[in-house]
Amino acid sequence: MANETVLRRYEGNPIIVPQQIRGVNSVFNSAVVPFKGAYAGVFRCDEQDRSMTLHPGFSKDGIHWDISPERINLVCDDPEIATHGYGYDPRVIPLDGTYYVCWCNNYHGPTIGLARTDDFQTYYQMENMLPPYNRNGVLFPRKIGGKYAMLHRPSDRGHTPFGDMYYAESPDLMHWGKQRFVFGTRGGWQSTKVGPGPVPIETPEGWLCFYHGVLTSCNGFVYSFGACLLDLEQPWKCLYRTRPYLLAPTEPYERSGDVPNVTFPCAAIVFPDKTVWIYYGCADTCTGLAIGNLDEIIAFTKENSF
Ligand code: BMA
Repeated sequence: MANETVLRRYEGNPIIVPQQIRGVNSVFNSAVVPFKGAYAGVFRCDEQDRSMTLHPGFSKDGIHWDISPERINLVCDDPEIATHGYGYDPRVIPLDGTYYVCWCNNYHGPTIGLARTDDFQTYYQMENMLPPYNRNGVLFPRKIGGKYAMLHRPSDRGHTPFGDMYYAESPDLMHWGKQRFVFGTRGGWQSTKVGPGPVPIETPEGWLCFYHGVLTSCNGFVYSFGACLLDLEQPWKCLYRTRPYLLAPTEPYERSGDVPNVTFPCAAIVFPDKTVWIYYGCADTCTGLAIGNLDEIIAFTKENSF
């Protein structure tokens, strides 16, 4: 099976555009989950002053969204971490009967922020998960070996011409250690940097993770995404990883925008019939939806691994 048949783009793409949210420049790289028989999410909205902020949103069908023009309400009683400088590239993780949000937070540079919410209205900010500099972090949706676990990608203060994926564990979501290398760059679409995307999906074949990969062309970075399967109990061990991408910027709304040639996944939903929806940012401007089947994605990942 070829990658263009494993994932198809939703015919109404892009599903979310900035024109539908008052005062917003762009809406992309956003995280959604099923919530109370419908859907809720945290959306990266860059404002018209080009600050990067997180906004809450709700939807009945996961496609038509009502996104607040106001940024999320972060509650934090520790002024040392309640900096709220900027927020981008969120992930929402259902875990322990609540929802955690990880995002790229400003704490003397980009790092991974963490908050908890039960209603997607009020968000309780917790300790940052890592020191600067890091732009991509996502929690696993359950403890592994009795510990919370995450994937992350250390970076620099700028546009980061490198990037490998790491694993870390914590007993309490505050103290992180057991830093393990998961994998680094390889050829082609993933030759400049690789990093975690949506919340890992537990399958009998391993943790299915969609991850972003970047290549450097004479015209700048190109962001595509592929899939990997990580060992269920030792997720720093990669079992399979796609040599070809699953999806790359080929459509006008993916090729053209504030940052051209970006397809960047931050959320995936698996339905009971094994349909998979992947939400991805398009050219740092709008949001697209890609649709596949869990068994076919796993088979493709195994058959097209390095
Ligand atoms: C990364 C992040 C992403 C963005 C990408 C392409 O460093 O800022 O949010 O989609 O660059 O611009």
